[in-house]
Amino acid sequence: DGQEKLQLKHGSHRVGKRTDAVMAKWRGYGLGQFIHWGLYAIPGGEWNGKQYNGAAEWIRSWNGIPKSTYDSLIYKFNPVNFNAEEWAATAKQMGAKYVTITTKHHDGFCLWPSKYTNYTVANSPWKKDIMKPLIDAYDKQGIDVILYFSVMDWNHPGWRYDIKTKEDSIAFEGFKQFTRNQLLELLTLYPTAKGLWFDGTWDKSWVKQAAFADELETEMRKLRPGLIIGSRFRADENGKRHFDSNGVLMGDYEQGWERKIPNKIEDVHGNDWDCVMTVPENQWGYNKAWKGHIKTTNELLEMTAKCVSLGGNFVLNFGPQGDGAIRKEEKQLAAQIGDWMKTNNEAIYNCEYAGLEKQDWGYFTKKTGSDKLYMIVFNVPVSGALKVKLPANTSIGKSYLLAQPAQLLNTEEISGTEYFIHLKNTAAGKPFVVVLEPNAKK
Ligand code: JFZ
Repeated sequence: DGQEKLQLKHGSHRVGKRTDAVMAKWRGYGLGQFIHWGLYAIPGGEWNGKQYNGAAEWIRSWNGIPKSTYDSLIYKFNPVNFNAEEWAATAKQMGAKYVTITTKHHDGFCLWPSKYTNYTVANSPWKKDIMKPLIDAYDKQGIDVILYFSVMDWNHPGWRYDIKTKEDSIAFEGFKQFTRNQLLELLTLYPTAKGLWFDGTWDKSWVKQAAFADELETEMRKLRPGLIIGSRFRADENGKRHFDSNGVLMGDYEQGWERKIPNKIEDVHGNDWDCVMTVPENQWGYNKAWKGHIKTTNELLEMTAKCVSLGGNFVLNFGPQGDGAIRKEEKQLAAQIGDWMKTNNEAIYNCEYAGLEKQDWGYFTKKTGSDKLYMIVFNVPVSGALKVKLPANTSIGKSYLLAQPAQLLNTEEISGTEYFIHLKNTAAGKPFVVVLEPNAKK
């Protein structure tokens, strides 16, 4: 492109998408589940009868709370209603193909019995590992597990937001070793996990660790070939995050799509990506009060379709309660999404960007490795006619509803490349899928 490239020591190590089978499988997931669970689920957004206005999992950062009081929530961690099989069954029912689970969020509490800190499940009344039964249960359901890990750790004495003094520097060196130990420990204890989802990597202290983080990433990849790591782990030597100083993505997929979705294919720059989404506006951990707009099943299905139509995965967050149970609202969403997925998952799994002009009725997806097209319809025009614009060398072979494959729909040529597909019934109460099998034009 005529732009001179900087020589970077700790920039991206690859241009373009990964081409291996592990990543191809990730690309085909379509729908995933996120789990935010930790000590913050116990207060659930409320402290001494007062509501915290931020995200429930951030409540420790609230000025109204003594940090040591928050940290002693460890003595209340006893999730008697925790049932790993039930969590995995809920994800399976929804149609999720992968799950990202918080092994450790910003508060530093570990859901696994780490050797490197006392602040873990092992020292709670529960005593037992949470990650092992969860990973086993999801593995059994055929749902791939990704480990969420916050580098920022509010509990560890060596963590610093910035390094200003000699003491800070010494403390943070210890913290870096601790981080490395924990990551290698996780990868060794849970060898079936497919990847790491990093968070809490924005502070000045960590952004300055380009060489350390780069070496650690290499070490983890060597330990676990095929490991999937997102773009939110490390910065390059100029402190650039996600994309290096040459604008090249660092890591295997873009992690910047947090509660937002790209609008057009140009926005994703040819990279793999996933979008992580909360059900309320911005609550990841369990919040009793669940205030404001709560997304509906139809909205979440539309987000799923939109993500897949632009080559990404959609990952819906669940925040289980302090006692380990999944709240009924989330269970209901999972069941309703799953109902839709049962009939229509062919348009979501192993699908990609179709390369067609977006139309007002909804989203196109294309089956990877085939030319079968899917039209995921959310807005039925009053005319009942869905417009499709195909490349000049193709025409519509046949089209039918995914739910009724034996009944072909009438199609009409408008111009050389534009067609109408005529629906027989315009009274859809739910999104639906039209399959479109194109023909090569002679
Ligand atoms: C982080 C966490 O702070 C939050 O608690 C939750 O775990 C979420 C998934 O990740 O929050 C972020 C991280 C990145 C952005 C915004 C919020 N971002 O890149 O815009």
